[in-house]
Amino acid sequence: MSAVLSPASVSPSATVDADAAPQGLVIRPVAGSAGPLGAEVLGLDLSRPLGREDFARIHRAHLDHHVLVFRDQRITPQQHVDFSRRFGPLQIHVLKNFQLAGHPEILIVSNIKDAAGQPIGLGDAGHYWHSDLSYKDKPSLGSLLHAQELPGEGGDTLFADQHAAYDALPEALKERIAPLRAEHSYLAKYEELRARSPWRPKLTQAQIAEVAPSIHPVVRTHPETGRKALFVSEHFTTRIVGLPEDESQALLAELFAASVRPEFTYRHQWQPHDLVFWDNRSVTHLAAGTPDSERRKLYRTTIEGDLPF
Ligand SMILES: O=C(O)CCC(=O)C(=O)O
Ligand SMILES: [Fe+2]
Repeated sequence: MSAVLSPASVSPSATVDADAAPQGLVIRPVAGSAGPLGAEVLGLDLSRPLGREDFARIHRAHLDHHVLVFRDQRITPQQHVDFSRRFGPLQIHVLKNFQLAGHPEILIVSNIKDAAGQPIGLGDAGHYWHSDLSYKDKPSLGSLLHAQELPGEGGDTLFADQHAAYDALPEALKERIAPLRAEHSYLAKYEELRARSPWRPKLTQAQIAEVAPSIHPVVRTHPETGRKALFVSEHFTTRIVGLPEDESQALLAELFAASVRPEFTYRHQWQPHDLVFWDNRSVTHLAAGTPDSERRKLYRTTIEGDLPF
């Protein structure tokens, strides 16, 4: 498995079927989003071969809209993994007990418990605003979440445009944060989440070592578009390097508030078989929550990105 997952063995376009004819897909902005955030992809079947031309359009739309909603995808976990791998090597989540059997690249996000009362997936994923795996040296490029079972009510996912959030900051604040770096830690909220969700496992020393904190710029430059984005979040960002604790907390609180202004967010209401692909370099996201009485299950892949700069 490790050979398949190592970056050197994966070329983003390795599995593109160059000869496949264009499928006639349509890309249009989602309803209910101000600005460029969010586009629907219609008329595309990801269980069929995807040609270079369609792949290039999808790639471009992902950079322009940051969140793509592929409607009605009847794909297998393997097809989900294969499509995700076209964008880069996949990252394996530290909580191995929520991997889909036979597919370590897929994390089960679910509030469902099995017959023995054990959770089948990470039930409280996305409880706080975050960018996936921002605590890694190489945070995620993007994640793809595929709906398997949806609740009758609740279960929305919110996305916030971090380019728009950065652009709207007062100039003085932009100048102040330009040179700053911040620490991101998987452990920041872990015990708090464990207190609320006791099924969360106690991490082993090996798991703790796997999620050692990372330091990243507070403002990152998107490696493909060159655009600046705020790169801090309430879930994982713990402190601004080099600032006294009180100043660091005050500045982070100000940036967290600026990063999730409603006018920069898109609320995704899931439809059956949606596959949603967001850019973790451009957006933060939040699970709005599902009532305990409702069942919800999605499969997630996570693509490795670059060292932020
Ligand atoms: O369940 C959701 O709506 C999002 C959960 C989340 O943060 C993720 O899957 O990365
Ligand atoms: Fe997430």
